[in-house]
Amino acid sequence: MKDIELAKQILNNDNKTIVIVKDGKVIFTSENKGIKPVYEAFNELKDELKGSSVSDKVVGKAASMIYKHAYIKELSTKLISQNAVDILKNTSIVFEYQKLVSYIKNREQSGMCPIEALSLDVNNIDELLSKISDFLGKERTLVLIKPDAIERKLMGEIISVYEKNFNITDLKMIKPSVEIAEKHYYEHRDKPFFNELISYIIRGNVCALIIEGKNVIERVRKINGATDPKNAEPDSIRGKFALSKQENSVHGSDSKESAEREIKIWFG
Ligand code: RTP
Ligand code: MG
Repeated sequence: MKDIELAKQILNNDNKTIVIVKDGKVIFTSENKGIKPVYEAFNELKDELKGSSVSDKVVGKAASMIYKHAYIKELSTKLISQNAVDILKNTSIVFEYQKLVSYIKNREQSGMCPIEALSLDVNNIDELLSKISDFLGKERTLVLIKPDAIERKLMGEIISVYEKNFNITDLKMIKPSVEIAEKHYYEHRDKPFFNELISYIIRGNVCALIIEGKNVIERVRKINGATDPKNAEPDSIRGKFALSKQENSVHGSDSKESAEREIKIWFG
């Protein structure tokens, strides 16, 4: 039996998420759904993995294997087409994978792996590369429309400012728990205004949005305006609508790391 067939058979019969076979011998299996432990195990098995065949239920793992161990001979994954697998196998995209590895490693936490989505409907390497480049050039940010704005029925007007300038990719209305509010504003836990800030954020509904675009983090913060409306540009959202330094109508993430952390908090 070919290595790849044996790997597929074991993957199907046992409760595994990844099986690697070389010269008729099983050299690695995992039941773990997360990418990180597998990725770390592969670092230790580097030499052994060369020339092996892999059957995989999670293409995020496949992507990390290809990134780190481009000499894996055959690859079969359960979630994407053979065409996409063939594209993923091409080592010329290793460089792009390096940039994507943090997303792949965080797959479990963030609940998504861009490789999965990007590789599903491509027909060749060039298309995949251009999609990956678009993805890497894009940023995501988390916006909150805070209770003071919702209470004054300004939600629609504020959303339309973002909608005109960016792509809104997700949106939800939520009355935050203390836990969510404290997680979100964790960096301010030692500030004198922390307790007041939490009471304000949980006092009513908040509208959470994920917004995408080039340099969206910086651009959203500019459109939001300075924290204190006294210092905000008059045509910024805070300049127009904020009531005070605390009740300042909107929030926008301040970095890529904050954006990913906050998106996880509000959208799971
Ligand atoms: P945000 O995080 O909400 O986008 O606002 P920001 O970056 O402009 O300001 P930041 O310093 O992160 O403060 C977070 C939120 O805490 C409230 N705040 N109150 N009473 C005060 O002195 C004070 N300072 C900040 C505001 O609601 C601010 O947006
Ligand atoms: Mg902030």
